[in-house]
Amino acid sequence: MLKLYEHPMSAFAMKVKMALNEKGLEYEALIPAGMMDGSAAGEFVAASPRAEIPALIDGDVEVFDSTIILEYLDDKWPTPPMRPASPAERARVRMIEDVMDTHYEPNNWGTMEVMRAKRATGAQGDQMVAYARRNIEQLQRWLDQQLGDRQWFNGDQFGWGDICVAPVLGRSTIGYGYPIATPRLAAWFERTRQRPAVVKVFDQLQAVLANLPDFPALIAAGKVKRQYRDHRLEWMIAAGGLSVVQDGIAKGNIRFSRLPG
Ligand SMILES: N[C@@H](CCC(=O)N[C@@H](CS)C(=O)NCC(=O)O)C(=O)O
Repeated sequence: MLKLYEHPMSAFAMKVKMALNEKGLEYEALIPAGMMDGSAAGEFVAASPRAEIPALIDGDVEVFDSTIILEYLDDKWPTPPMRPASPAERARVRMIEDVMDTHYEPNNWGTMEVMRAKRATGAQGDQMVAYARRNIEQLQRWLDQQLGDRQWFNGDQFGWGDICVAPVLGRSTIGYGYPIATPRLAAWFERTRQRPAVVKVFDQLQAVLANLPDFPALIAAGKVKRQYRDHRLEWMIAAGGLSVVQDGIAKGNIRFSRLPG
């Protein structure tokens, strides 16, 4: 059976689970040990040398990175296809995916770092959450334009475009209660969250959100060292959290990318 290393809160893992569910593929979902403090090892790191989720194991084949996994799934199990048919439509949904992964997702990540992990509090924390809210509203207005009169981001059929938007928008809506900026986007989200493939994934997200650990205590005890990298690190600085980064380096409770090898 397929094995998926994942975490129910990860939008990148949610994308892959939605595709697997839509295709009716069975898989074993595993949360890798050592994700919280960067000490992951073994089969997971062999499959995902940056120690990032998601990672898919299909017999001898190991694939990391959500986009590459989605491509692999569509190549190996083309029915139902997640990619739209034409090159132009494929490019269109891949561009939406890129914006979700690089611009939208860091706002969810940063909200978590402030609201739940309490990396910043008081006026600084408020300013950072307000920054996330503004960005999310702007990006949702952009998404509304991308959707236009289509039924799905993918076109006539649910697919790649939708499974790349749903996890990220779902996390900010279900996870943090950020309102959806336009009625058209809200209606799309309602249609999407009724699909069995999506229901399963959001149920898992909600179960984890309802039982979050005491992050500030775990950080203080050295058991959580979040990875600060790429767009998330930029978000932290642009939102007004440079001192969070400096403090995290000084106290050793953040880390950067893990290099393969
Ligand atoms: N480009 C990757 C990004 C994956 C990613 O950022 N995963 C995060 C979780 S949401 C992760 O595993 N971070 C490593 C860590 O927290 O140690 C993808 O699309 O799969």
